[in-house]
Amino acid sequence: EEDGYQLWLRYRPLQQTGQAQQQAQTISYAGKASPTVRAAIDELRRGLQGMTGKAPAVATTVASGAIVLAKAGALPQGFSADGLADLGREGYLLKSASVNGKRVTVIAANDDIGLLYGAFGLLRALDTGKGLAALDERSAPKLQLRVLNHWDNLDRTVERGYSGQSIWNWWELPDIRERQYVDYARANASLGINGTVLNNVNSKAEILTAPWIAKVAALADVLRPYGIKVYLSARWSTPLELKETTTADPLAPEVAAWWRAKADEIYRAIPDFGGFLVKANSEGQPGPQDYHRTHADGANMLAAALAPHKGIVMWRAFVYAAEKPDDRAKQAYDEFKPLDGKFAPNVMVQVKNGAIDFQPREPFHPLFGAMPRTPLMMEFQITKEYLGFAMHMAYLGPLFEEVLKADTMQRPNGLTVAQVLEDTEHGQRLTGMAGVANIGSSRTWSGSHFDQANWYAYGRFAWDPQGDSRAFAREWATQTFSREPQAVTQIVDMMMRSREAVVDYMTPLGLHHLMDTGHHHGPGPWVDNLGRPDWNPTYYHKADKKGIGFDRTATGSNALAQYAPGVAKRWADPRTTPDELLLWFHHLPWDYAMPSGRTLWTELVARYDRGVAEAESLRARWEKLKPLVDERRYDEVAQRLDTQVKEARWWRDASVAYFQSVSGLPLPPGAKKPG
Ligand code: GCW
Repeated sequence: EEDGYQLWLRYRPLQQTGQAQQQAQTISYAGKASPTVRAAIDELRRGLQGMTGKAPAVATTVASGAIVLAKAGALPQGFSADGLADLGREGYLLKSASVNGKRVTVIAANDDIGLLYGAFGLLRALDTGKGLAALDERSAPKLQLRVLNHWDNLDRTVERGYSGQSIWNWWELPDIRERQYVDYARANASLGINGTVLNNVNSKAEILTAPWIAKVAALADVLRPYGIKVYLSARWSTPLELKETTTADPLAPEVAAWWRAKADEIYRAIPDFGGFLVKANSEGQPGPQDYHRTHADGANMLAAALAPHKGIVMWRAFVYAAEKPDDRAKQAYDEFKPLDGKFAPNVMVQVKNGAIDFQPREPFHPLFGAMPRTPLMMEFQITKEYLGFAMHMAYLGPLFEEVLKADTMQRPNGLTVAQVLEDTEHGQRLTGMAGVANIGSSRTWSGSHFDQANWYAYGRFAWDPQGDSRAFAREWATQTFSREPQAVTQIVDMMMRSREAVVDYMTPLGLHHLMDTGHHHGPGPWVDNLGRPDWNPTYYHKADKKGIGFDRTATGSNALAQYAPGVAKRWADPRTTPDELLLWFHHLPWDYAMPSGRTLWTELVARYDRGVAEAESLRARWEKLKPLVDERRYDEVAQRLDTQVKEARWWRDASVAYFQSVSGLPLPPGAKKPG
């Protein structure tokens, strides 16, 4: 039964099983197989068993029809692996070749982990219809750190998690190592994810105590063969809270000494521990500013403790505080831009996607391209806190792609966000991407079948930030749902339109943060009574009798000045601001004339209507797919699409009614009546 547990690693039978069997009779590896190489061989056997009906035997010699795993230096004689050295430790090459007159398929890499990634690459190629006969692929990750951030608490609740409890069964660790951890590792390795932060950024001091380090070490042991390092979120005030220091001032010698000793203790248990992720001085979390020190003072102190062990610090730039009355969208830039060049080399600044907060649409963060002397990491949110949880279909590939392709205009010839992350100008510096995980212990891992695609797309973009969201959707749908071209086309088309539908029925035309308080599910544009103004939706839309929108130009908060002049100039004028971002940057009268010829009010209502119509169309398209999808998954998705339609209407009706109550305007002719 298709319950979703297998993710995209289902390995269903191919049509031409005979041919594939011929080409995959044996798996050959000459050396002594490390745990990583064993994982590669096991995965190939599992995948080929599924797809061809026969698991190849394992051999140390090369026969015709072999899949040959080979590292540089031990390549089969006569096989030329041009450019292998350029692919680095994690890259791989897949090539069908003739070696001493024998037809073989070679997976070549510089290191064991490259062989594992290559094995997954070969299985993906086969699964998506490429065939082994003319295989010729090379691939290497463009970012060094490809990391998941779990917002998992130590009691197994998950902040903003919609997929059941945390998969980390802390109570039973370190003794019990569940099989699911291995499947987690396989799924991540299939995408090239090579790091995982196990606990919530709103972290607890206990995680750094000995019993918890032992639990973390057990997980590290399971994940290690799959090339995945573990990291922990560190609470700034840990030593103080554990009463082992008298302060948490980063410049106090006792504090630095405590962290050094703590790092030594962790590395004794986990020699390849990745390092710390830190949320400091944000949303009430403690941090170095409590001691009038900077983020750099804090990050560098931790970095010094980790450096002898080659660990790193990922310091989040997601900072804002109620005491700072300025536009929340400006605070990260204001605090971090002056620190450019002040961070130790093993520190990365992790910048959230969106200067507000993972909204269905935000302009790219102004820090990208603005801190050339600091390695910047992208933080995407895979879990859909603001996009209908796991109840709405919203494929995030296009959201990731839109941001990564955005031109920061920080160089005369352009500089996209993806290029900032890849940082090719500096070469040796750290590069990376983080994704807030949508993984839990639900049978589907991600709370719904289609939310698995967001994990998948995140991993693929972390490997290649210049990738293509439609291609990733095709790969995912083919491996997960069906190889039937008609089904794939339909499913991919649904996925590609789904995020824009959510934007339309929740926050069209650049509106943002209108979700109801606390849980962030469902509309709450009327909410204006929270203790903190920066949590009130009314603060973000500023609608009144005359107009709507947040003025971030020079006449308003001037957040625009944080962007490069080319961008700032384009977005300063509503006429040259794309519709999608209009009310993010401008406060405009209700009768403002839109490029469509409609007034702003009429356009706004039309967008809400369009969002609902798209949700309805997602459901109708799914109904047509019924004959092509297995019953269980058909039904589970159908229930969610019904809910999405209902909630899209709720969003539209509530939002339009509320804005009408403020503007006093009648429903435009042709607009859908509530109900
Ligand atoms: O998006 C907001 C969430 C918080 C989260 C915070 C953050 C982990 O509502 O739940 O806390 O961002 O990113 O730190």
